[in-house]
Amino acid sequence: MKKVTLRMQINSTQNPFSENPEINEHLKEFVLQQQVYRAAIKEIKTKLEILDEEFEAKYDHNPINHMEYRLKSPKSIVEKMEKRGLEITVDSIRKSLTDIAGVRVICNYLNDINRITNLLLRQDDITLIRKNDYITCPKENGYRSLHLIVLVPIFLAERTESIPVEIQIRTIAMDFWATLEHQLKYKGQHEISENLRDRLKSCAESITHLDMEMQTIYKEINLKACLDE
Ligand code: 0O2
Repeated sequence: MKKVTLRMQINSTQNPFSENPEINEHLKEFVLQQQVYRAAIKEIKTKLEILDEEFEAKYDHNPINHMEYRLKSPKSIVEKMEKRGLEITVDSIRKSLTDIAGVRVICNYLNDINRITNLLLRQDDITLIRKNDYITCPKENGYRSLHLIVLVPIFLAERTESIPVEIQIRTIAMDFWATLEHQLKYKGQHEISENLRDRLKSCAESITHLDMEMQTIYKEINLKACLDE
């Protein structure tokens, strides 16, 4: 997920998205309707900030290290729709894609991931529609992260819309691996060799141990601080 500013997305309405004029018209119309997705990102971001601040006030600990967010670019939308063999119309994009609005939450420690997930999903206006736990079951290449697709209501002047948001929740260490792996995958013109795949997977395993050890150290330091008080 690239860090794309919302302003860049708005400005892209002036540029052609596709070689096909018909697709281009649909995409232009879709971009004009993207306001609800921007609003959904804001809602989720604010909810998470509030939870993080409350946790800090109560327990002197911030579960969230930082957040990133992005709207899927028209180019990525076209690629995904074409890959799935779907027609590219505003309706079909809105019905088929659940990752147009994306929020990435980078947590400090492993336990923070479940903490933040449970607190968010407990909220009455949030509906979970999919959960992919690549932490309990990492992907074959070693990728680890918790993915949620949630629906959040957006209250507009004349109607309320339920908008899907993809939330990826991971530790700093998982994010480090995923970011570099993503860059490496797209850097080379050729398929990554088996040897490199194995080495990347081994890095992912080292990172898993690192996360567990950091969590243990954090717990031990906290326990000692409690006993010293
Ligand atoms: P972008 O630009 O990163 O958003 P979906 O089509 O999304 O409904 P999918 O592809 O099975 O179904 O979803 P999944 O597996 O939950 O993955 C969605 C996103 O997770 C990807 O978005 C990546 O951001 C991230 N991701 C998944 N697998 C990997 C991986 O092996 N390595 C890295 N670095 N990231 C991964 P997109 O669609 O690729 O684009």
